[in-house]
Amino acid sequence: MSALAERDITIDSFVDAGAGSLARDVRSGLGRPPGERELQPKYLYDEHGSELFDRITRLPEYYPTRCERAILNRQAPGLVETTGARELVELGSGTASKTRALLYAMAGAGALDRYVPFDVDPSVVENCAHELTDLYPGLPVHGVVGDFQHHLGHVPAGERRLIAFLGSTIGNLLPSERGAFLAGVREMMGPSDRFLLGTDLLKEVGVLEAAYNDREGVTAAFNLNVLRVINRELGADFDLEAFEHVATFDPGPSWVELRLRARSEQRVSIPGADLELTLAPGEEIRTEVSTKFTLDVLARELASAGMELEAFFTDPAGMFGLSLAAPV
Ligand code: AVJ
Repeated sequence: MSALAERDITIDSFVDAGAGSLARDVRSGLGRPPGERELQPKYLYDEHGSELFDRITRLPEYYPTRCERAILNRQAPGLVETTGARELVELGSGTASKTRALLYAMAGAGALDRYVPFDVDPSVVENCAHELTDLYPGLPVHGVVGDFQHHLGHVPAGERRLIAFLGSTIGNLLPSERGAFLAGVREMMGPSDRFLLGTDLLKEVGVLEAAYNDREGVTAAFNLNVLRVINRELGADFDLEAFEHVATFDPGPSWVELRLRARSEQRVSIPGADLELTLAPGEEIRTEVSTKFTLDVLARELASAGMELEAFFTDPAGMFGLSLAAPV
């Protein structure tokens, strides 16, 4: 029997490939009046964008990934013990590099019954499934290809699950979307499940803004890449050189906002979205928000969704937070 035949991998897909939703989202986001134009952050992550994000996580200025990994490495064994988790559901699994600590602790405790990677990118889910079954032969993997804002209902039923949403990806959502997402998580939880949420924390503006304005310009390239995606997928003619990367902290909504600013007047045609766009010099397109949380806000938002904060872990400097929540 080949090694492959021994793998216990199931993958369910709920997102249709193709540019249909991109075209719709670009049309509705860029078709707005000046000052309100935006693109959704999920479109930053094509193959090149994911590579650039990977480089971001290793930049000296970008502390979140390192801090979260340090917390996980330290807390994983205790988390597995106190939650009694037997299954790991990872929402937005990405390359699953930080979850390794959780899986390792679960396997070490003889408590790893199943791994459920959930991501919008099918190749990510497939790679995760193969890497993890290489590491843990015989581990059942049930991957779900879906959008965590729409398809949480398709996560396979289970018990004693640790449902992890790491990397502060929740910070990309607008407040109303955040409420809906947390309610969706709560809805999929049974009494024995726990929710593990990674969030970047509010801190000095200088540190926050430096993390999104790195000296090497990797974040700028990452931000500009969304225009390359639209050029490729929708036949648009954005001139990447004509846009400047902007990232500033806004204390009102407590988020760092990524924008692309036109250096001069731009006339762009986006045939795939049936859109002709004129941008005035200095006009900006919002491409991402990255919310920075406090313990109070987290406890309140989890409570509104019907969850109770059971534990809150940070790194020694208090840069990043890991919340453990139970359904009430
Ligand atoms: C993956 C959404 C958590 O907001 O810090 C990093 C994305 N954007 N640098 C973040 C990102 C620019 C990142 N998240």
